[in-house]
Amino acid sequence: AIAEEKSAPSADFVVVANRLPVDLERTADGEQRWTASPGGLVSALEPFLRSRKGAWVGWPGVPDVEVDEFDDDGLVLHPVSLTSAEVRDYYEGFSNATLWPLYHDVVARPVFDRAWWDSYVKVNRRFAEASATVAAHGATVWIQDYQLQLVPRMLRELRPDLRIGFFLHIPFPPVELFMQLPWRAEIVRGLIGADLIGFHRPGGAQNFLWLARQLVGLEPTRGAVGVRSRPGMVQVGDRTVRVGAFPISIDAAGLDTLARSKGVVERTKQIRRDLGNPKTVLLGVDRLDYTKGIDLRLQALHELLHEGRFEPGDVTFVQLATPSRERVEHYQRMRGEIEQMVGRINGEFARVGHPVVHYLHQSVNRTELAAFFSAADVMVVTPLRDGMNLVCKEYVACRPDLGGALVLSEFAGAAAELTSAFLVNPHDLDGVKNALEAAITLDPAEGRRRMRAMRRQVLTHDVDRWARSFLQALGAEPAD
Ligand code: ADQ
Repeated sequence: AIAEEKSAPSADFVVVANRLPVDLERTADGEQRWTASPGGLVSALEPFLRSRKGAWVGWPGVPDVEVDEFDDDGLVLHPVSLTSAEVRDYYEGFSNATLWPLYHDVVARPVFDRAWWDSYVKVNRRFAEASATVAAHGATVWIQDYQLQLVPRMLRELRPDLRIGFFLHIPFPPVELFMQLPWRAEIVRGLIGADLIGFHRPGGAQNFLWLARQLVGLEPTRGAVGVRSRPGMVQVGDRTVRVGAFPISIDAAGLDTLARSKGVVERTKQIRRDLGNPKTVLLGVDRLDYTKGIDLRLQALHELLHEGRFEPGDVTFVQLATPSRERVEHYQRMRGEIEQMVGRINGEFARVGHPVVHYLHQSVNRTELAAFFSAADVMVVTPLRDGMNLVCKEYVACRPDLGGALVLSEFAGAAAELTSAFLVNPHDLDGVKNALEAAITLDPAEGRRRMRAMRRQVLTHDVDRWARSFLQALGAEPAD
C-alpha cells in the first residue's frame, strides 16, 4: 500500500540505486501508477530497511516526470528524476555502452563519449544531493553499482557525518582494461569516498587497490584480500577505507521451499509434457545480454546435432531471455543474431510440432521460473564474463530432488563457489560441447553427489548472509 508524501530527512538506513524498487507506469488513459519491480536486491535489503527507518533513493524508470517522495508501507521512496537526454547519455550511454562493456572484459567495444561522461557526473551529483536530503545525522548509506560510482565522494563532501558503503554488482575489470577509461582517476576517487567498497570477488578488490596506488597515489595494504574477511585498507587523510569481497547470493531457502510446493511440482510435469517428454531438457535463463554467451551455447548445440552426437528428438533446449536495454544498438543487433541462430537450428533439425529450440523473449514469474528450473536436466550458464550470476544459484536452490546438472562458465563469479558444476571456458567451443555431452550423459549417482555439494554451498551462503557480512564490515551491524 502506497500512502501519502513524507519529507523529514530522517532515514537511518538509505539504499541508493539507479532504480527504485517500484516502477512508475503510465496507463493507457494517461494515469500514473506504481508497480512493484521485485528484484533480488529489494528482498535482500527489505529486513534491514524495515527494521530501521529505511529509505530508498532511485529513478522510477520513466523519463521526464517529477514525483514527490512517498511512504510505501514504512519505507520512504525518494524518486530521482531523469530527463530523456539523461536516460540516453547517463544510462544507455555512459552506464551501458561505456562502463558495462569495459567492465566485462571489453567483449563489446566501449564507446568513450565526453557528453555522456558530463551527463554521468551531473546525474551522480543529483543522486548524491537526494541522498543527502533523506539521510538522518550519522545514518548508513549503501550505494549500489556501476551507474553511481561518483556518488560516494560527492555524498561525503555534502555529508561527512554519514557512514557510506558501496557495492559493485558487475566485475571490476583487470587494470589494463580499466586504464583505457579517460576518466579513470575520477572514478577511483569517486569510490574512495566510501568507507567500505565491496566487490564480488577478491580479484576485483585487488585490482581496485592497485589503481588506488597508481592513479591516486595512496598507500593501500598489500596483503591478499579474503572472501568476507581480510579487506584491503587505504588511509585517506584521517579516514580508513576498506576494500573487500562479498559474493552476492539469493534467497535460497525461499526458492527451495517454492520448488517443493505442489504447484511447482505439477507445473514441472506439465512443462515436460508440453515439450513432448524429451529425454533431455536443456535450459538457459538470462537477460538478453551479449555478456551471457547465449550465442555460444546455441552454436555448441548446433554443432553437437550436426555431428550426430545427439538425436534432435532426444534433446530440447529452452531459452528464456528477458528483454533488456532494447534501445542500445548492440543489444538490438545481438537479438537479431540469436533469433537467426534459433531459426537455423530449428530449420535444420526440428520436425513439425517438435522444435529443438524453444525460445521465449519474455520474463516469467518466480513460480514459473522455479518450474522451468525443476524441469531442466541440464542448466546451461555460459557468460563470457559475469560479476556473480544468480541464475545458476537459483537453479541449484530449486533442486531439492538432487536431480539436474549445471554447466557453468569459469568467468562467472559463481564458479568460485560452485566447483561441482561442469566448469567451462566459454571461448573454447569444443570444451563447451564436451561439457554439455558429459552433463547430458551424467550418471545419476554422480549427479546427485555434485548437486548435493552445490546445494550445501548455496543454502548456507544466501543473500541475507551477503547483506549482513557487508553491513558488519561497514560497522553498521553488530558482528555475529
Ligand atoms: P544480471 O546481469 O541481471 O545481474 P543475474 O545475476 O543472472 O544477472 O540475475 C538475473 C536475474 O533475472 C535472476 O534472478 C534471474 O532469475 C532473472 N531472470 C533472467 N531471465 C529471466 C526470465 N526470462 N524470466 C524471469 N526472470 C529472469 C547483475 C550482474 C550479475 C550479478 C547480479 C547481482 O550482472 O553478475 O549476479 O547483478 O549482483
